[in-house]
Amino acid sequence: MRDAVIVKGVGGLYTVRKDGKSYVCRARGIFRKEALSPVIGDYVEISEIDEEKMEAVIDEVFERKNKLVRPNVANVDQLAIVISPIFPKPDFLLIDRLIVTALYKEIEPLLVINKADQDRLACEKIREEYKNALENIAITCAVTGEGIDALKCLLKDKITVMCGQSGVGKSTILNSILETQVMETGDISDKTKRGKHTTRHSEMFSLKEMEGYVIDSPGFSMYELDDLEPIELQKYYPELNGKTFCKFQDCSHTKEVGCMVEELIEKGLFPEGRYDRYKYIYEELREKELNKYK
Ligand SMILES: Nc1nc2c(ncn2[C@@H]2O[C@H](COP(=O)(O)OP(=O)(O)OP(=O)(O)O)[C@@H](O)[C@H]2O)c(=O)[nH]1
Ligand SMILES: [Mg+2]
Ligand SMILES: [Zn+2]
Repeated sequence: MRDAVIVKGVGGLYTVRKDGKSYVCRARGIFRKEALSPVIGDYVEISEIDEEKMEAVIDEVFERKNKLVRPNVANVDQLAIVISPIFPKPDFLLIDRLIVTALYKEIEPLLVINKADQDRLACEKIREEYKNALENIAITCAVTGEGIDALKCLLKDKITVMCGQSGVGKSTILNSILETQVMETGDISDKTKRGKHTTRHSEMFSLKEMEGYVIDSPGFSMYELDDLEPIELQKYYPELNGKTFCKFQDCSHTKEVGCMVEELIEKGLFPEGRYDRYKYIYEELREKELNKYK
């Protein structure tokens, strides 16, 4: 990790973390002229450090690896997609879209199945569904702290954005990781079994006793595929990516008969649910592309 990073930005003042200390900084005028506005996650160079007032000036913003719009954050290494097994009911289409978005932006997706206390068997089933798609899957119970240490290890040395449906426990997990109530948490509605959108802003927190940052977000709607072409979608499905034995050339893997997907499904390497949703997202991208030229 680089040594100085913006963790908060309010009204032209930026909080920069460097060597375990926080400095309130202004950006040099030149950025404003170049219309580059620093955001959370930006790695920066600071000078004129005043150790008494804990102030400094941002001289330079290093080139970004990537940038999300909602939440507005740069250099994201990992997207923690948080879900719960029973309620709120997992939205698998949303999970798949978020995985595609992450991989498209060169962000490592991480699935966190929280509320393990609700139904362990259901957690295992979900893990099974995603085992060929994801390198890292964590099962946690944020209220008892189960699995939180293992999750913490997955956050080490990375900037991680947490996203997922309202009420799955993102803020509760963050509080548990940081061992303080940094975020407000909310109840689940008795009637709808949904969350109440408790978190409405994004802020980056540094992990204790290790390098790494976590950002809670109300980012359930994050779906930023910009100009992804439908035929490219398969690149963001680890189950399909790198498999070259489809007999059809330039195959979109959406037509079934004779396509390699048949075999992958048969062998249990590509779950049918994932496939159905793949076709759905593919159609969605196709429609978007068609509409572009109307
Ligand atoms: N049973 C159970 N409840 C949990 C667990 N983790 C969180 N909760 C509860 O779920 C509710 C919602 O938690 P939040 O942390 O506010 O959820 P959130 O994902 O941050 O929701 P938004 O901010 O609305 O997006 C709270 O009542 C938590 O106490 C868990 O592991 N098990
Ligand atoms: Mg929250
Ligand atoms: Zn094919």
